[in-house]
Amino acid sequence: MNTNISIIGVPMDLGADRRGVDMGPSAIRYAGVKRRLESIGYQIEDIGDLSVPTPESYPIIHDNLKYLDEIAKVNEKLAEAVDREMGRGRFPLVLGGDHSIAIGTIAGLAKHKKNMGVIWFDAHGDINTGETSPSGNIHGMSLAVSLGIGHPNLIHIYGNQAKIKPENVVIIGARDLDPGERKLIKQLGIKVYTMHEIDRLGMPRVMEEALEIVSRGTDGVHLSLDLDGLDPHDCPGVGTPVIGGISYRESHLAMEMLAEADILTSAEFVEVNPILDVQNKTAKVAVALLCSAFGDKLL
Ligand code: 6HN
Ligand code: MN
Ligand code: MN
Ligand code: MN
Repeated sequence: MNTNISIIGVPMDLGADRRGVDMGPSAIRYAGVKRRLESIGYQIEDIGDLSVPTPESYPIIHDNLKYLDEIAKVNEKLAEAVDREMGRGRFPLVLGGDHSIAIGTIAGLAKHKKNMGVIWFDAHGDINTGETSPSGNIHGMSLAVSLGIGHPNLIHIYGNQAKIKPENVVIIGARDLDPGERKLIKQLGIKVYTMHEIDRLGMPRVMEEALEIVSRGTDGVHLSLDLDGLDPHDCPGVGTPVIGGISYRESHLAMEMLAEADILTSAEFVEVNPILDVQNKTAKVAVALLCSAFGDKLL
């Protein structure tokens, strides 16, 4: 594992309906991300937060793609930052912010990784388009955009069209997929481990299979972890909670297996919403999972 990590904060809340997720990077820092990673041997450089416009200052122009232009601009800047940190030989660790920031993270990574594996840990598929989305919120579209499907202003961010391939993507923890998302997932043949598979096969088997898929013939693996993938009991501070999620223990096991495989080249932790949280619990879980993903073990 690359021991030089660059933290990039993205206080983005334009892609989600519930305000407060813009405070996510701050809450994760407060939960001790830098100190904890340093204590297990990493060298951390926190490059600070990108600037994100306030929703009150901009009108919603497209109801089916809310804050399209503003989100595109921030993601362009994020892609640049990720590209730069990768170019410096560092591991980009992006803190959100709503999940629309995956568009910029992945676009930046794609400059360095032409055949990247992606683990999308989430209650949702985030594979809507402006046409299929029930909300018009772009955080529910970021996986589709990264696959080259969606509004031209989004898919052309920092390079042309598809940044990743469907056969290199696995979704883990899904339990709330919209009709259009189900259709697209089937059409593209994306491997999804819903809660049904996690219950049935158990997390060890799910992770063994998932790790095999994302590492087969790929040149790196990105972890896009939406805290709402976990059960709301463990992570109440998220904007779109769905009951019946991945447990705290199961998620730790998943991160530990990922660390053992030693394939991770970048990560983002998103959707932490301190306003909805209970004593910063969700940010603390984010930091704990992060440490597991970076190889922290008790013995
Ligand atoms: N997230 N599928 C719903 C939508 O509005 O498209 C929810 C999306 C949630 C997105 O949690 O990152
Ligand atoms: Mn804001
Ligand atoms: Mn998500
Ligand atoms: Mn989600």
